[in-house]
Amino acid sequence: MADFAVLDPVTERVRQDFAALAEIRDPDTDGWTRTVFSEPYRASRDWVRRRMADAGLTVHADGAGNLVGVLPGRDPAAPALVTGSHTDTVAAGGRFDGVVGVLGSLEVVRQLAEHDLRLDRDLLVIDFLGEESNDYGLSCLGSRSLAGELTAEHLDRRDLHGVSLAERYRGFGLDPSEVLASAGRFARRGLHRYVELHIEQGPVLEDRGVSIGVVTAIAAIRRLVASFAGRPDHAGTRPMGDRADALVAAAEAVLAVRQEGCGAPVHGVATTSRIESEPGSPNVVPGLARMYAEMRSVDDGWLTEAQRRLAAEIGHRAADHGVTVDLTWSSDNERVSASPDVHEVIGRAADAVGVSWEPVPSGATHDAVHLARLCPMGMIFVPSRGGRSHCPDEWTDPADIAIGIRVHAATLLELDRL
Ligand code: HGY
Ligand code: MN
Ligand code: MN
Ligand code: MN
Repeated sequence: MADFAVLDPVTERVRQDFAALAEIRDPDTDGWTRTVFSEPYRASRDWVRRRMADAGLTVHADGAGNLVGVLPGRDPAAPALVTGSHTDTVAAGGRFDGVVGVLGSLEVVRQLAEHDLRLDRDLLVIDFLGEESNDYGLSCLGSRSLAGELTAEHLDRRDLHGVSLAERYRGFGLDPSEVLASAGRFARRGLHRYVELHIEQGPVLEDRGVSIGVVTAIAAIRRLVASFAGRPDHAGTRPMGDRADALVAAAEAVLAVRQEGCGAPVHGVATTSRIESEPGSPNVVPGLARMYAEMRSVDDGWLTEAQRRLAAEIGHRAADHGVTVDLTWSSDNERVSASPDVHEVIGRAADAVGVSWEPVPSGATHDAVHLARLCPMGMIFVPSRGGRSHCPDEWTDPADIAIGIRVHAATLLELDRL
């Protein structure tokens, strides 16, 4: 590892890229909003596509809506190296989540050319479609498709306005049948290793004063929709002791979700993101309510047990209020481990660059979860200021991004020889 060139990013050029992409967002919301299928997202991908070409990549959009930039290697028949991330955001999100992996990889490509370093293998730099979770409860649309995990059932899902996911693809110029067909084509290409550069989105690296996180595993995500049915009544006349208030049962379920997360002995979290009630009139005791939550952990055992405990607790509390509850669980992704050989190369690359690094689990999900089904994968984390992400305050210092790019370059050069 010690003999390869350690490339030094041109931070001003990288900074300009981040500034240019950050200009493309929904002007009417706080922070950065480029949600999948939106007009700002469409515009941002045109920009990314041009920057990929400027960097010397041969660019095409695959059937699943991913932007794929190819840097030909000396041996086109060899299984390819794959990297990339995403440039869509959550609503009112930040400007580094995903973007670091796409723009950082473009800087690596430019550096390889400027140092006359030719890889043996083709390098695919991919801006995956729609990594963030969306109205269909599905994250990682593009990478999920390539892994063959996006199904016809998913395409039939409808959002709150009754619009199917298939129609959203069509509105974005994509043919849903092509989306489903993209899996086989990509896998047949022959894939060697996948590595993704990403912000940590948590506080660990900053708290420990460490420059690089080498991801050990990516947490499983279980999602819950709890539907409560009580009895609507006149709010002014129904005695407090004789109500079946669906919203009170849902509110107690919110506290039960938090209690589970706070009780996790290992990395485990639980979050309620939304609660609704009907009819929502001030003078009617809510007869119906719904609560949306998720639980995550890299420890499948804890997650399964926590799910079971939570279901029982929500049921008991609802029954205490004379309310019935229906729980619908779904899995956004299973826990996935990084491959030991990629993990080891990233650690040695950080050593060669001369920066500190530590193994860290990822509570956030990433496209790497789905690429892991296609080839061995690893992830490189750079610190998030204050551990904040998915908000306008999301920030990673340019100097930290430059370190991440150097480790990313060193890792790719070494994986190319693996
Ligand atoms: O939800 C996540 O963890 C990711 O940021 N989409
Ligand atoms: Mn991300
Ligand atoms: Mn995200
Ligand atoms: Mn992610």
